[in-house]
Amino acid sequence: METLKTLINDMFHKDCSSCTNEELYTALLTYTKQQLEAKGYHEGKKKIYYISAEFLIGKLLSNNLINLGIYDEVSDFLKENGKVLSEIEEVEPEPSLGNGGLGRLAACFLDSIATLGLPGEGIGLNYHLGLFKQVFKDGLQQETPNPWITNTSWLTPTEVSYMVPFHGFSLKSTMYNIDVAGYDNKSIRLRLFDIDIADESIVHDGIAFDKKDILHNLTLFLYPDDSDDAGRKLRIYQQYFMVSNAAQLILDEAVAKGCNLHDLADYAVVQINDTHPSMIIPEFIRLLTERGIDFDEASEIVSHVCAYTNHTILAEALEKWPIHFLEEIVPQLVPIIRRLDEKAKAKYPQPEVAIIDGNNLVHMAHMDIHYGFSINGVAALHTDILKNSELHSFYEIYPEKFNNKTNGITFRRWLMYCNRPLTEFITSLIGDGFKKDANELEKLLAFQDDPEVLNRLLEIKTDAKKVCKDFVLANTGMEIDENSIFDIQIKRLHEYKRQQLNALYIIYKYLEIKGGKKPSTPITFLFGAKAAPAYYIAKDIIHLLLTLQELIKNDPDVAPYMKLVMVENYNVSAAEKLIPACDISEQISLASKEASGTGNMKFMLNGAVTLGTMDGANVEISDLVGEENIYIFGESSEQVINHYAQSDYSSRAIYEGNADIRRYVDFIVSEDMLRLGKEEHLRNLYNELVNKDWFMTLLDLEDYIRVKNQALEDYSDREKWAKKMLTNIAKAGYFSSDRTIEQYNNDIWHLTK
Ligand code: 26Q
Repeated sequence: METLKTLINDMFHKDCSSCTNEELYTALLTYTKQQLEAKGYHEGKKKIYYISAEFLIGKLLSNNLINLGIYDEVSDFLKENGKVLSEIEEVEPEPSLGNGGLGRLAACFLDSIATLGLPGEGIGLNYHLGLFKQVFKDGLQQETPNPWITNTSWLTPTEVSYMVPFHGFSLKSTMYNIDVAGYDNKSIRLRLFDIDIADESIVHDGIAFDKKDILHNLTLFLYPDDSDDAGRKLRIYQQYFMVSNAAQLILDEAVAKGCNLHDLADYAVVQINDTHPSMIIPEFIRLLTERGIDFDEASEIVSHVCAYTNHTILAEALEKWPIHFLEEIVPQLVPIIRRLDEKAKAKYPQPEVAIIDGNNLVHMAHMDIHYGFSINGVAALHTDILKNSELHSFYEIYPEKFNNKTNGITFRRWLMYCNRPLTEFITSLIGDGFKKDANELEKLLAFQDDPEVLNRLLEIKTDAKKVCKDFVLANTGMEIDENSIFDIQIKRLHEYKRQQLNALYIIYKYLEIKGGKKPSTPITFLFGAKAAPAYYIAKDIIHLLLTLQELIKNDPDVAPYMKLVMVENYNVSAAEKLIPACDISEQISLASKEASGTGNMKFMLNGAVTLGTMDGANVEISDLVGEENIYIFGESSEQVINHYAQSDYSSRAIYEGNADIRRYVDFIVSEDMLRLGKEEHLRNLYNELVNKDWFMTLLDLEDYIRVKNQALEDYSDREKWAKKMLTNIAKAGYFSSDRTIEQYNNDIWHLTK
């Protein structure tokens, strides 16, 4: 720690003990950046470029210290000087460069690519304000800007700069690097491109700004509101800016290593993270043809470089751009896309595989599948649905391109950092081999009948609940009880994820307690979720939760037995506090709709038991832990897909045919609720549930109540529950992102370490 000591002295001309936490954060940041650079990066002839519009990296200080292997040393040094690392960490602003799962997955992948020693980098955009900060006011979500770039930050500017041509003007870029440490290995670079003239002062009234002022707004926000055409066009500007920079960088790096461009696939593999970076395909072709390669060969080269990952089957998230938008913004790509479309149509005339459809919409995913060499889903069930229904016609044409890569999470952040007591306990039982080989967690199964081990697991959980309790108090001002059951649903607010189903259970429970039936153990229902600014039903659901929170809090008959807490501004840092404290992990999406989920894996790893549908990676979790150790309810994906095909689902029929369900749904617009909440929002949601319910909430409500009641009852047998916890932890090894990345490398990237 001598170098850190000297650094602090050089920077502030005083001892560590006299520094403020802000000063120490700056010093630690500088110190860590130096250590990361000194580690160097994995080099090799061929490199993976993981291109993504989102990298939800979260705070980096502690994670980097852990991966560098100096967390304890630094923490002890600070302690000797009367300082607390976790308090210094509070100073670090959280970069929110992602919406949710897809962005967090990209961040976990950076960790694993570096840890496995693969040559690679991430490429994305340097959003100045990231995803909005969520504030609750009068029971509603408000959005405010979320700046994270301070004078000293993880960003390091570079000399790399390109010109990106748009219709009528060009924009100059600057590339920034963020180094991320691999665990006990070298670092990886995240390359974030920015314009030099982005202007935060054009933001007003929350997160409003002139969407047409591209010169000043291009990199201001992650995914600006795309509810109108100006927002949608800004997305195209952002996406093209990202991929044009990426393509120029990749070609430059390859040429610098001796590539003659004909052999680009020997130097670069590009993983396209959902369709947001898909314009890289025509952009590569444009740049290659500019450099003298003919069109057909250029498209052939690209077809050996690009691979596409699909993260969703929700129709509204599959990007389709009107060709006239592209003509208006990036006209240079349009003849290329038309030619790619004609080539594809000449071979495969079926309308459902067209790149440009009859309405002149460009289907980005279709371009990826025709001109990429691999397409993967993110969980076994999801990939099966892609093959058998969603993308079936493509699967018939290109069966060899389809493959599954079940998602994973980095255990460094989601166990070793966020749950140190559990990590230490596991280490004391089975050694620390699991930190590099996650499958070793299975050794824990040897302790499933050891009462001491099971007791200690329960103790660790209660301690984590205490930590979470302090977080909740600071975040919401609400007191929760660490001896209650922590039932947690944290994820983006979306109808298909069915937070409203959970809310209906809470209404059921509330009425049951009002009726005199008290639960044996009190329950705390915790939620965290942001809704897209223009997604009105999602915001109505937040309003329902906040109104229920008030109702329950103020009802002396009920408050001692249950609480509902909606955490404000749910983000990675909040997840790190909530996940270790969870008993019951809510994974209740409508079967077939959640591609994978990754929160489900984080909870499992931290000893929570899943309550979920047979959807996404829940299916694989269930296979691994066995039915004793998971709570499954609801209709299967097959049944759900059938309902859509037959159009035979009617929420009104369920509502009218089932008096209990009717009672819970009616409660949303009861006098009790209208007194506390806003009629417009509650009624809107009520109408939606009764008349439409596109994501079939009422379909599974009865079964959900039954199975959730069983889980809550089982919780009382503490030893039996602890065994379920242990099994979940022991079987979580499969969900390490190290395994996922090994599979990407073995099947798609083929890089040498
Ligand atoms: C597309 C067009 C227009 C506007 C927005 C979008 C858009 C933005 C973000 C579409 C999708 C996203 C993000 C999707 C996402 O996070 N998907 C999640 O990916 C995880 C990692 O694979 C999975 O675990 C989740 O199941 C999946 O929902």
